[in-house]
Amino acid sequence: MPVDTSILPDLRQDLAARSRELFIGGKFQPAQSGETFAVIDPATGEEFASVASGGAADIDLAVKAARKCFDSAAWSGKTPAERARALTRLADLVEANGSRIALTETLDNGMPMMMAFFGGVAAASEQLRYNAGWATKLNGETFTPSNPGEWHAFTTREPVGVVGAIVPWNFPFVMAVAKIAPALAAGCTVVLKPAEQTPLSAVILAELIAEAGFPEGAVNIVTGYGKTAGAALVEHPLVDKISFTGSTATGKGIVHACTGNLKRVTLELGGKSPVVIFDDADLAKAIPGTAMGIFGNAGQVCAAGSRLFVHERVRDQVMEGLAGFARSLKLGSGLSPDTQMGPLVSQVQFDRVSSYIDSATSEGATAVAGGAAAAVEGHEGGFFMQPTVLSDTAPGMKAVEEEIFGPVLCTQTFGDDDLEQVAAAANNTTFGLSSAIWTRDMSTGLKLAKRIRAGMVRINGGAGGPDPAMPLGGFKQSGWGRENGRNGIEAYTEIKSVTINL
Ligand code: TXE
Repeated sequence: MPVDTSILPDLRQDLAARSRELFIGGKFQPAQSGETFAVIDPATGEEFASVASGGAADIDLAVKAARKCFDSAAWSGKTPAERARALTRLADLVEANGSRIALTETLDNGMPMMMAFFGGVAAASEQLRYNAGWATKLNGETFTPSNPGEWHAFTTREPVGVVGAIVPWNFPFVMAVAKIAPALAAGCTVVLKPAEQTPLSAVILAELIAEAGFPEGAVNIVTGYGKTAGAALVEHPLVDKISFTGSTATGKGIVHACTGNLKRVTLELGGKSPVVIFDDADLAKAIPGTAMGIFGNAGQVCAAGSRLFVHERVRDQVMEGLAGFARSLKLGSGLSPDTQMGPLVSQVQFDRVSSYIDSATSEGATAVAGGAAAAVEGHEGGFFMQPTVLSDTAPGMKAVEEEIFGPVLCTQTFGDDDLEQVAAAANNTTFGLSSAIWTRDMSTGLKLAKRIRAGMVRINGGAGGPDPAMPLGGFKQSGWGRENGRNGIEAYTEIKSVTINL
């Protein structure tokens, strides 16, 4: 067991003892207003910690610290190899503090602690090591200009500058690291705003950044609300780029707010990802793969496979299998080692998911599994929702059109239609983030993969975490740009063309 739970009593005591502070210019400090806000354990509904409530004044200080660090070249002027070493040091510290980070994430978000460890700590460390490797490989190209005469022409890649990183609450630690790591590798400086529901693992990240010895102001972390701290960061004229992960609605608002100084913007937004199960699929893999693709982290996953299209010949078997899987999942506190699905992150999210289920059933859908709050003994105040499989859902229903971000699978069937009709049904969404295809016929699989308008396609693979080397992002209203891989780090750079008349 990689998580040492013996530290839990001390961790709880420490979290209760003092409010966490902002990290600005290399120093921890309270919010200028002196305000704090409560952090709620979603498994109990009770407050267990508090953090500084950063506002516009704190964001201003943080952005100026990041600007000063960038403009003085204290970070960007380091050699790529030095930047790589610093990121590797941070990865070592993340690993050394793995239990503390994972348990804090579970208390804060509710996810099972093994998911917090493998999907959070281990994934974050991989992000740091992967991006450390890129620091020394961000090169330009040479060109042969068409101008008459003798020329030498080349491009360089330079850091974009001060990055405002805004992250959500579903995988707080790894998302924060997945923005900071490429930004720092490219030579940028960062102001990070974690989600107000889950600020605590970012504070640990701040401590580790301080310990790893980055220059003052290279990374600043301001906990606070979206509408105050987040909005101030997005509007700040000294920020060069916003990297945002969150809802499509907030993403659209951010695009508008960034027009002031034409900040660069990358957006990783919501999804309503299709899963297509053909009648020749290996159902022993497709059923659990599909189930964990929507019930993993209680469905609070941007790439969750939330719309199932199943061939009518295998429909009954698949629906029975999914319903059985849903009923067998062990719900509970993420701190119990046998928990497979934790609570939703907040009362707000619980109410939101409930309202989608209610609207679907009132429009004619049937819950073949779940469909209501789950009772978990000893956790009566927690935000637990039963894993839910809805049959008889159809386009036009709110639950089919909109991102629910909960453990709710909408299902439809298809017959021996041609591939074009299945592709059209899968593409009948404003989103285009991810997709899954289950078939033994690779020709069918690849033909459909070509037709699906989504940034990611997985054939015959269940739910799995993102690979730091593979581009992640969406078509349509699922976002702008890609994270991870070469595209991900290049999004933190500007290209400069240099042309010399010899
Ligand atoms: O998201 P928001 P919310 C979807 C999911 C979920 C819904 C609502 O469907 O049910 O969004 O969640 C910050 N300026 N996703 O309300 O508002 C906010 O503080 C600047 C999918 O929590 O997008 C937080 O740090 N920042 C998604 C972050 O934005 C602002 C993950 C996300 O919050 C801001 C999360 C503003 N005006 C939710 N308003 C995914 N793609 O994985 C808020 N924020």
